[in-house]
Amino acid sequence: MTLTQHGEETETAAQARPFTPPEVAAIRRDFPILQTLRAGKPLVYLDNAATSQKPLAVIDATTQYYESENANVHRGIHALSERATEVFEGAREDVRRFINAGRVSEIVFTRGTTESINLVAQSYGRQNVGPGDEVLLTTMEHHSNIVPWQMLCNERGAVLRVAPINEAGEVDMEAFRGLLSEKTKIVAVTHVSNALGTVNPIKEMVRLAHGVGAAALVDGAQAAPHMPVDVADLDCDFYALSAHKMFGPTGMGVLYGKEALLDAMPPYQGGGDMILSVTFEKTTYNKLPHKFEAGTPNIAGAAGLGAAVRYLENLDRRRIAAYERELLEHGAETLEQVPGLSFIGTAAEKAGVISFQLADVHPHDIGQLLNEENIAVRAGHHCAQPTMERFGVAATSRASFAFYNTKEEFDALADALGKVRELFA
Ligand code: 7TS
Repeated sequence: MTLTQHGEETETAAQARPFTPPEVAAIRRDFPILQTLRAGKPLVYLDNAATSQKPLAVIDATTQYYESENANVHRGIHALSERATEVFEGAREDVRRFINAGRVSEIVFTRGTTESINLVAQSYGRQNVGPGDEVLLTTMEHHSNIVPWQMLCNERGAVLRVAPINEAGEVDMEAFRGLLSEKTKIVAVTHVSNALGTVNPIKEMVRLAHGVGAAALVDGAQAAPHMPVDVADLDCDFYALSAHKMFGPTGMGVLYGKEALLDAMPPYQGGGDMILSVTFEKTTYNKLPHKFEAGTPNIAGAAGLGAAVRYLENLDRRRIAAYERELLEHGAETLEQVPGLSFIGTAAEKAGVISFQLADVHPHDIGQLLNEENIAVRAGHHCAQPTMERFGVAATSRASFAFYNTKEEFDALADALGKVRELFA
């Protein structure tokens, strides 16, 4: 673990070597979709914040599960069920190690970040937030980290508070501090913004939340693919992530929670696997983490997530962060040369995302024209409408990258944007 919560480097991270071009070329060969052409043009995939591509290791782990390991988990005594359970629980240990959690009982499998946050809002939130209490967010949250809290506050008569962000897209920390009080029960903040790329000073924000006795949830959907994550160091109470954004399968996610908190929380959903015994009079619940995993889980998803985690560990996340820092610098320098282009989100600490506007060309037109060059970017509000509102825009174009992207792809993007600009001038 070598990046601090603010993306600042400790000595080791500063020394982590970025990938060399031959190394990136080798990495790209792990991703079958990156070898595809459309109308003779190579795929330039710059929509990684929406979902990342999958390496063969992940595809193979999923296939292998269905081909030779498929059975339900935690139920049968037959060999296949035991094997499926090993795969499923092995992935839990992979995730525990990946985020440096203390125990596997603290790793709850969900459908994704969205479900992880809803679980905390509906379970911890309903239990701990009452009339007049407050939940504190920031302006830059994804709708997944807004709407569940809004639903909770509406139901409980609580108040949603929002820490503003500055022109660069950084949280105004003085305002954040000022909004914390003994009324604050939950602070829910994104680690990395999907719309702006801002890396938040999460460790400090968690510390401040704890200072007023609030629980701290971190939305890690956009951090896990880009940098080492250490929940012990962050000391957060909850950490949410999605497998599909970190090179694993869709429909699979994680909620990390501190054991004492998870233990005291009521179940989120009822059903099979989350119980110890059921009568019509009374049900007793299973131990952690199974108490929060009602029904047959996404076993193939867990197999794929475990493979994704091992793939990332093998690449070395410090080197991923070092290489992506180079990519971000090169991308920003190159795109800046495009006449009429302006950035939305210029935080000092950024990861993975370059959001921009091109004169008054609509982002959807930009996206469509880039698509003709087989360049995939996202155009829209990125499920972060309050962030768009903060910058007075309805939408941006967003190039979001991963460790398999190259400087040449940013050059191709800049060239194509130059042509778009000429077309509309
Ligand atoms: N939180 C953040 C910061 C996100 O970027 C996203 C998805 C989510 C939560 C929700 O994750 P899910 O896997 O549960 O859907 N972000 C995006 C995006 O930027 N473009 O498409 C989805």
